[in-house]
Amino acid sequence: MKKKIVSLMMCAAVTAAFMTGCGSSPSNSSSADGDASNGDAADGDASDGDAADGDASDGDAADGDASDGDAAGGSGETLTIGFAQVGHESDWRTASTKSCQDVFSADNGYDLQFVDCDNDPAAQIEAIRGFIQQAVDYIIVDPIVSTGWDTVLTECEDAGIPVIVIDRTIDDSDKYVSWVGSNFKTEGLAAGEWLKAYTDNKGISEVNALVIEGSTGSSATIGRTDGFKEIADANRWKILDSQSGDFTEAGGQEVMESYIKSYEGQFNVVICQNDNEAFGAMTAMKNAGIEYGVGKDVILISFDACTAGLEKVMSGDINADFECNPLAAPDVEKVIKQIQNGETPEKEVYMTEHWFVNEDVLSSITVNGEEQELTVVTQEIIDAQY
Ligand code: GYE
Repeated sequence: MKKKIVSLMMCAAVTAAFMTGCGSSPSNSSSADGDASNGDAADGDASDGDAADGDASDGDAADGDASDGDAAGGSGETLTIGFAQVGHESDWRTASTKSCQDVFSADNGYDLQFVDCDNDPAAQIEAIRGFIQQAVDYIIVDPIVSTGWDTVLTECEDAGIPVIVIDRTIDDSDKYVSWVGSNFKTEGLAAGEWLKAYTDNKGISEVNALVIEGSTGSSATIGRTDGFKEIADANRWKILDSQSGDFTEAGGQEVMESYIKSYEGQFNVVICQNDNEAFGAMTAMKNAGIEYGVGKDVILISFDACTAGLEKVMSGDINADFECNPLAAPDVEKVIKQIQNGETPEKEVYMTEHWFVNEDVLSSITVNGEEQELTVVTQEIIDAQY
């Protein structure tokens, strides 16, 4: 309880800092300061028993208040929303797209212009320019890469179109009204802290790790890589290699196959920066006769914790999965409604997340100096997950 209060107070302080202009973009660098929002992303909320009930985000997903087909609050106006999505590379992405399509539906009073940018940063900038030409009311963007944004965001500003950033961060411009997403560095730190506590618990004295990174240049990759590396360095673990699998299953398999050729017999931990890469890595290890998962030779760690990922945690193939919540759209809708009502939305909105494990051997870990609960996966949790 106390922890929660402190975290809320710190959050208010961070918000105040943004309002007085002390903060700029919600870059991962802020997380290195142990900022309050880190803790918030995965704070004690799990202890409230809301592990997978989706309450952080389901509240408005398809809720009543926009379902009258009038997103603009009584004027009967339909709001046109342009959404420049990253692509379709993963289960997480599918859930993110669905969340936006569910919330910004015609029934809810929206005309959603959806562009799948297929992981191409130039195509994403072009999609946004297309939205400006169409004179949409709002633009939502999940930035494929974290830099190169100021020019096009200035164009949006000049056109008077508010931009809402979701998921990945923009690190070289603050010309957007709000960002809704996760603290990726905290996720990486949590994975490292869990591995430290777990190997201590199991009496494993050496860590020789292979990292399969996500897409290069994305803030999700940068944050998860930096966070894990910080704990690895502090414990003098060996990171044998760290290469991109582009957040895809095929990419994860390909990188793991090449790792097996180079490092067979030398590694005891594999960290995949999303579930789909972990599935690919599992195929590669299975084909090579390498045993992974709970009680096996190789500890397998993943991020995202979508339904299929959690199934693999429950079956013991993945030891621990660090959640990244893709259901941002309800919070984005709140931001839009605030703007419609002439209010100023918060610059940063953090999603609620949980750290999922297979074994009931550790109840919590300390991340950024804050105790955070570990959740053992059950069928009920899987059934409620996206
Ligand atoms: O982890 C991965 C997806 O940006 C957080 O992108 C997101 C990442 C997610 O493709 O599965």
